[in-house]
Amino acid sequence: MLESDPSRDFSKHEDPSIAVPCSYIPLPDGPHTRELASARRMPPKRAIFKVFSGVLILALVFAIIIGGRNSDVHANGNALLATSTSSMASEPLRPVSRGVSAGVSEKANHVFSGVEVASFPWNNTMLSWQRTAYHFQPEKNWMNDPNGPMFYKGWYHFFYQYNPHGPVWGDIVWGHAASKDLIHWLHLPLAMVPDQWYDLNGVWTGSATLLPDGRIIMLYTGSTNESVQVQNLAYPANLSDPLLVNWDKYSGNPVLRPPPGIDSKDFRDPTTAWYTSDGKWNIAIGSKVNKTGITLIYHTEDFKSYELLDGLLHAVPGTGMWECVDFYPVSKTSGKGLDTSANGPEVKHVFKTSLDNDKNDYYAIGTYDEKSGRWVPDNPKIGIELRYDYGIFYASKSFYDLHKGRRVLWGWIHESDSEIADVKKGWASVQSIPRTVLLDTKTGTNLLQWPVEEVDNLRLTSREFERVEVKAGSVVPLDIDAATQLDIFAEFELDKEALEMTAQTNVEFSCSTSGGAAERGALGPFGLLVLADDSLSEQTPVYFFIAKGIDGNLKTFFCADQTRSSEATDVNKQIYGSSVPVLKDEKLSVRLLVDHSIVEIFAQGGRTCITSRVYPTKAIYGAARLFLFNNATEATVTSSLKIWQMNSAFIRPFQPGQDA
Ligand code: DQQ
Repeated sequence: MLESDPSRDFSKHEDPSIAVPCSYIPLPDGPHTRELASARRMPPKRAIFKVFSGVLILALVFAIIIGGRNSDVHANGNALLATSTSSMASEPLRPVSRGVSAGVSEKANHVFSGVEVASFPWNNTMLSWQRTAYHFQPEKNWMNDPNGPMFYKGWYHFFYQYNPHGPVWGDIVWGHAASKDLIHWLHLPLAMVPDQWYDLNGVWTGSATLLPDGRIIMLYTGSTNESVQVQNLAYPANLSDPLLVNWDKYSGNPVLRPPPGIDSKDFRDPTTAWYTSDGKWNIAIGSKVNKTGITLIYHTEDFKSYELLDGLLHAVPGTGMWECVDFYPVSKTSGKGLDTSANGPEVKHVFKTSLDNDKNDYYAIGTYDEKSGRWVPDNPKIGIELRYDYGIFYASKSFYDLHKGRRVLWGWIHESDSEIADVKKGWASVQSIPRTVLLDTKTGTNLLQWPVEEVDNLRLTSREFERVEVKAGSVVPLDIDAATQLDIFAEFELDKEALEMTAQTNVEFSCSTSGGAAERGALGPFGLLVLADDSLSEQTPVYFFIAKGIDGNLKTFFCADQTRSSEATDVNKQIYGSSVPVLKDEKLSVRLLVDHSIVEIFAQGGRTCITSRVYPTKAIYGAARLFLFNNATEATVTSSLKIWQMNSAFIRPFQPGQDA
């Protein structure tokens, strides 16, 4: 029984997977006109090189076409993943598929699909700069999904999908770290490794449940020796150890196998359990039937034996496999987070799924009747609509932080450079800064996400800029020191006259299909250029864009444009973004956390978020700069900002016996 409207149309939403042309279109003349002009002049040697590379690319395309006729097509249909007969002077990118044959979503970075590109000659200086300073990362190797976050005896625990053997997906174990404040972390020994038939191919994603009697239940997916997905139970070996270093697997594992009608590779990622009125517990597990993403619900008393309940928590045709589903309550009235088992008239329930098809996290808000087991989305016409983040943010997991009475959300931020570069630097992926999640009680239709307050403790010196005027078509440098570890809060006001006088403009605008920050409208784009070099040859614009309908109604978009983020060719250069509600009398505002190769952006108090991975080659270390820009044709913008330099977090291995 499917509970959603099959006529739901995904194409109505911003689709960041739509590639946009990456041709360089300069920002308008401003204080940097001269630098821009000189940056665009091509030295003779470069011109010769360009002609030469043009011929080489033509030859390569020809070789690919000829070679493609004879070569084997890879399982995912991309002939370029098969061995190519072409040869290139520099190392070509040949992405390998990772994960799919093991029965999980693609984990390789397919920066380019359909085009083979030479890898950029990254040097150690550039690659070292990319490592983040205050985001959670293991010391080396590959990391993906957040697992089993919780607060226990004074410590936040964070587990994560980890490959101890290299910087690509595979051999997955549970990494483990603990923290007093969600910012500074101690790396602990691996919590669980594949050592049983039921998880021999990987200890995959799972969730923690804290029982009222103080016990901890950890449920996780095991990929068995035959690559069947099963659910397993584990618990701490010693509950009096606040660091929970040792974990035991239940001798009766697996506790759940794929039920009839469910493919053995489509059954994974159990949620945190919620308490039910009959004194038992429910958990949810993601799956699919044909192309319909579904969520199964299991009922249990002891977490060892389970009953599959009738009906599905949610299902949406055409969305494919649902990974890492999450289901939790949010308050309609208070600014506090809620325990996963909370319910009542003042409560809404959020359902989130990670779509294997497009690697994005989607959520919907609805009402959950625990007795009937039915969750009904507020807008029943839309099965799953909103994105947590319009950039990179996947396989997220929330937990109730009983220490501070808040719901905290973690998300996996993968790389968007090439796997060759990841191998060179020896690591891949970071975790988002943990975010508090609340219902936006002003709109009632979306969540608000905001960096946990503890991140503010990393703030060092600050600079304030009051009412800086940025005229239409100009760029204004912001005089701060290094611009690679920053916390920025900025507000923007658009010239009222231009706002009123402007006739209909850009009604068809969409971030991902637009020309990015170079596309000019009467009322935008305007915002910040982060990780830019002095000449603006590298820059990542983060901006608002206002469209005006014939009825005079305004629609505000918030976008991030990676088109010119790097001179390297082998990195992702999409334009991210969506529309965002702006209520009457609200100012346009944005907070950015810049931390080397990651920029996390929260607009309108966290109504919309964009996380971007950026890999500049020149705008690094002391050469990274910050600018205001306004590329509108008519409106002047006034901006006030506060910018903090950010300290680095202590993220280090725990030495037994050391004072934590
Ligand atoms: N990652 C895990 C799976 C999950 C996927 C494997 C999502 O359990 O479905 O590493 O990224």
